[in-house]
Amino acid sequence: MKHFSGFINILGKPNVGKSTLMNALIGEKLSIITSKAQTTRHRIFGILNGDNFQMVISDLPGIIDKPAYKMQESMMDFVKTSLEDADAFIYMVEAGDKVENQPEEYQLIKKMNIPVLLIINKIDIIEPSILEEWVELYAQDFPHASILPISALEKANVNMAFDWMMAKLPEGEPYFDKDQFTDKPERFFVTEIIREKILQNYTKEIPYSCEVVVESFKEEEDIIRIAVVIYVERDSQKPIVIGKGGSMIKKVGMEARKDMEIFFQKKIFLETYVKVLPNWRNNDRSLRSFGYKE
Ligand SMILES: Nc1nc2c(ncn2[C@@H]2O[C@H](COP(=O)(O)OP(=O)(O)OP(=O)(O)O)[C@@H](O)[C@H]2O)c(=O)[nH]1
Ligand SMILES: [Mg+2]
Repeated sequence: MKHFSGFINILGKPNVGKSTLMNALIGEKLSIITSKAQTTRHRIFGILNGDNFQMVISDLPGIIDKPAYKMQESMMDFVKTSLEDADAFIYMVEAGDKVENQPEEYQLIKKMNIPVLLIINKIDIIEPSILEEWVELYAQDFPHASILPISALEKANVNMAFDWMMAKLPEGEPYFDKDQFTDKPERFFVTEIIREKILQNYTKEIPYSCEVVVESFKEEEDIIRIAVVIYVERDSQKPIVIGKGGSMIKKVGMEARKDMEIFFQKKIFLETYVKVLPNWRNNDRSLRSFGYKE
C-alpha cells in the first residue's frame, strides 16, 4: 500500500480564522481561539492520521508587518520557517480583506512553486453577491491558487478544504508516530487554555503582557494537580490580573479548569500564581525559556 505524508501550513493575517479551521479539521480543540488578534503565538502541529496517510497541519501566528517587540519577531520566525517546509499552503483571508493589504508572505508564496489553497473565510457573515466579487478579485490576483470560500466556524466547505489537502500529500513515510495528534506536550495545552481565558477576561495590553508557565503537573489516578505561574511585565499589572480580592484570577482559573477537564478527560486541581518578570517580551533569555526561541 502506498503511504502519503506531508506538511500543510496555514498562513494569513491575525484573526482571519486559521486556528478555527485547524480545530475543525482535527476535530479537537487543539488551538485556542479568541476574537482578539495575535491569539496564536507558536507553530502548532495538528496531525491527522489514516492507514495510508499522515497530514501534518501547522497552525501559525497571524502575520504582522512590523513586529513591535522581540516576542513578535519570534512569532514571525515561526512563519518564516513554515515557508520553507510546506508541501502545500493554505492562505486564509476574511471576506472583505483586500488583496493590497496582504503581507509580504502572500507575495512570496505567489512566486513559489508549491500548491496554494486560498481560503476566503467567514462566508456566514457575508452577502453572496459580495462574496462573488471577492472570489473574482483573488482569482485575478493569484491565478494559480485554488480558491475556496468557507465558514470555519460553521464548518461549511471544510470537507472540501480537506479533500484538496489530501490530494496534495506527497508519497512518503510518516513524520510522527501514527497515534500522535500534535507535536506539543500536555503542559503546552495547559498554558494555552489559561492564555485563552486571559485573552477573554482582560482588556488592552494585559493579555499581550502575560505568559503562562506550568510549575508542576502531577497526574494521579483520578485527578491531575497543576500549578501555573502567570508572568506579567510590570508591577502595576499584577493587581489587575489578580482583581479585587482575587476575583479575576479566580474566574480565569475556574474557566480554565473546566476546559482542561474536557481536554484531559480527567478532574483537574489548578493553582494559579501571578509574578512579575520585567519586560520579558523583549528579553532573549525569557523568550528562550518560554519556548519562543531555540
Ligand atoms: N463569523 C465567523 N467567525 C469566524 C469564523 N472563523 C473564525 N471566526 C472568528 O474569528 C475570530 C478569530 O478566530 P481565530 O481562529 O482565533 O483566528 P486566527 O487566524 O487563528 O487568529 P490569530 O491566532 O490571532 O492569528 C474568532 O472570534 C472566531 O470565532 C467564521 O467562519 N465565521
Ligand atoms: Mg490562531
